[in-house]
Amino acid sequence: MTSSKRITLIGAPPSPYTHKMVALLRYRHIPYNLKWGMPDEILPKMGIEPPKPGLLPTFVFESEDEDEVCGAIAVCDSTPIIRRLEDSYPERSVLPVDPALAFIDYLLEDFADEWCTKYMFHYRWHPQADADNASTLLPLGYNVSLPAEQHKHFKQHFSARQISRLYVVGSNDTTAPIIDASYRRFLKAMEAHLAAQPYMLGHRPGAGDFALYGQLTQLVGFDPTPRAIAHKLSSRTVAWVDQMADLSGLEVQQSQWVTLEQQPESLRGLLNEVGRMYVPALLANAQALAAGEKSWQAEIDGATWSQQTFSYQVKCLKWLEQGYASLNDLDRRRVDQLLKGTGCEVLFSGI
Ligand SMILES: N[C@@H](CCC(=O)N[C@@H](CS)C(=O)NCC(=O)O)C(=O)O
Repeated sequence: MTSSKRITLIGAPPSPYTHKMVALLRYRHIPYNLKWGMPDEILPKMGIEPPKPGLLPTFVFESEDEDEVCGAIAVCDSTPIIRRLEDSYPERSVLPVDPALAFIDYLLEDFADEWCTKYMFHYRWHPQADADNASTLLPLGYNVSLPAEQHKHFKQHFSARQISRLYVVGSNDTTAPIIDASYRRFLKAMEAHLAAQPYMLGHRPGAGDFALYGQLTQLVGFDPTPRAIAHKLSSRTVAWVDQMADLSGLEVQQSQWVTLEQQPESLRGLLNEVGRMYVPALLANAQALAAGEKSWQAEIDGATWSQQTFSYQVKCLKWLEQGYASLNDLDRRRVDQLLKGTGCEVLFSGI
């Protein structure tokens, strides 16, 4: 792929991962065409087979497979896509060069994509006012000119479908207060951290910043309940979300990463939340899959969490373990030093 080619992606305004990637493309000065809509509708018109599952955003890349009919392939999953873009476009990288720092960035990215998205989905569909807001706006995000009758139909369709899927992320009456408490602690940790530096790992953004930003576009900008909480608890996060949207003008140098040893104590505030909530969920989920159980329950933050088993999050755990295992002894010790006492260290105790 040459860097002059435009990349096409298909996404939607209420999709956090779409914002994660659009902001990243802007920051990285990677030319793109963004189509608002559904991959299943748009890709066949381009003669391209939609990926399964067809998640948002979907990216269209030139195929390396010569047999591919039109030389293009559609792929999902923002995390590997970010790495693929790094290979094609080396400038303005979002991955720290220091492997230990890059590992922490990856941990934050994974936490944002897999845990913070629970805040997003929970607030969007659990409180009545938010579900009403989302089901009204979602269909218009695909087509602002949707005729009124169809809008009414889609509004009902979206809310029934999404509310029925709340159990997938573990949102229910028992877990609602735990999710809410986690979101509030997360915002306070962000407030403290942004008081120390503008991005999670220094003075330039990493993949983890874009992942957090993606979820926060929705929590701060789309859904009324989490927006009110964010305004109350963390003005810096609200301002950060506005800035992250377009970092095309940020000038970057290697020196803008703050070294692992010089990170402010506030970084551990965020890692504490990762260790307190996401880590026990990852481990319980992996145990359930290994035991062939379709759902699992675990004690998380003093309450019983129950949700269906997710094979994707078992992969997330495996990738984290592999990332840690690939560090050399010195870098592992540096990571251990930072993670000590956060609850994250138990992920790697067997390695
Ligand atoms: N891990 C994926 C997650 C993408 C994802 O879950 N996208 C959601 C929307 S934000 C989706 O397309 N869901 C399809 C559906 O709900 O049917 C990534 O990082 O891109």
